Amino acid sequence: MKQTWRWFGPDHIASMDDLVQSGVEGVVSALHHIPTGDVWSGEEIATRQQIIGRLKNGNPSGLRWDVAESLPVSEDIKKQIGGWREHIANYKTSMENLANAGLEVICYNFMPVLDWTRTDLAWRLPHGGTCMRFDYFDFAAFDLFILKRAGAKDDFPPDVVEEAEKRYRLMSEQAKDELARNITCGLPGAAENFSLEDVRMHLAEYDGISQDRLRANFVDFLEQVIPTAEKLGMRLCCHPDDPPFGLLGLPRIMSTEADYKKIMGAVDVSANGITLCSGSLGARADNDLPGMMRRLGSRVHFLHLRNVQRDEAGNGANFSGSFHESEHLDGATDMVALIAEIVREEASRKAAGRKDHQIPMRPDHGHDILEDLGRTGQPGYPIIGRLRGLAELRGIMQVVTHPEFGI
Ligand code: DNO
Repeated sequence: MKQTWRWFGPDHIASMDDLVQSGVEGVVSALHHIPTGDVWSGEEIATRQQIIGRLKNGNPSGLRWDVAESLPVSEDIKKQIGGWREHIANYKTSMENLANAGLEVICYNFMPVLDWTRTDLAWRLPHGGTCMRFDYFDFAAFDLFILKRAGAKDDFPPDVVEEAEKRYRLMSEQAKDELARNITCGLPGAAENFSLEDVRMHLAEYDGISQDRLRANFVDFLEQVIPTAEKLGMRLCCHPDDPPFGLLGLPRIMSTEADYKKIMGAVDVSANGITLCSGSLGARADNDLPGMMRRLGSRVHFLHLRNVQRDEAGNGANFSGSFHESEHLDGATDMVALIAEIVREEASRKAAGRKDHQIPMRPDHGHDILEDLGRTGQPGYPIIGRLRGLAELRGIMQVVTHPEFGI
């Protein structure tokens, strides 16, 4: 695996000097300042590469930009409205510009409206640090009583509606605002200017777009961009839905192994690959991460390694919907088994002479601990918590690949 680090750009809380000290081998970044749908120009890409390539004192950092995460897919493309054709043409131009700059891997997602969703961005853990949490009852309270979405009541079992109402009644006005702000953090451009009206407007645009329709639109997009990727020697990899189940009545089509198989089979070439995010997929008990790596591994072009702890479901049900982000080695996914599968996949690629036998991975999320607490950065991307996660994952990698004791 190539150990990489997600870096949000020059305003990010960590510098290249910090990254070098953490021991990472590559950088994952994106041109977040360019509006979705516009072209990433060769100049903008080169500027980002230069920044990544230098330490504060001007010496080379030894790091390069390995993965574009995300080259975002516009809402117009997902819905096939407005400027979607032009956005696809621009997407291909951005791919060409990235390829000319030496990048080969592009991560993106096809989630309508919300990229990722949590109800709490700083949930207090027993050790005093914090993590992100998704609480199904709080989410239902937002959907039913704050957003007041038409038809929301039909999407939750009666006991969830009842508990959500109880919680809503006990919430202060401040708690209601904070819940709404947390949930809409994953809305494009809405982190600062969010309004409930914006959310309703975004949701209304998906009225009449079923799962099948969204999947068909996704396949149309892939049929356009994957031949370009093949021509350029690039690998595209779709990130799963996070969380991997339906929210706010929106269609979701990348939540399970079966979903992935449909999309991979629709355009059945290696360039049409996946980002295996163990944290997103791990929020569902029926996603078997080591098994998915074993079965889909040849098309995994990027790895997000993190873990979640799912709440116990009451009343014998197998779905509670609630989870929090756990330590990297402690949670629903057996990280040792997953890493062993990744190492096997890399070995078989190497034996087959595949140039992409070293899969880029990044330690994803982690707990806010020590100096992370109180620092304002990107939610879910603490420096020390991620560094701790990387160190732990690196330990597993060492053992699994050890010539005497490894697999
Ligand atoms: C969350 C991230 C996602 C991911 C996008 C990829 O922390 O993993 O926001 O970057 O879904 O398009």
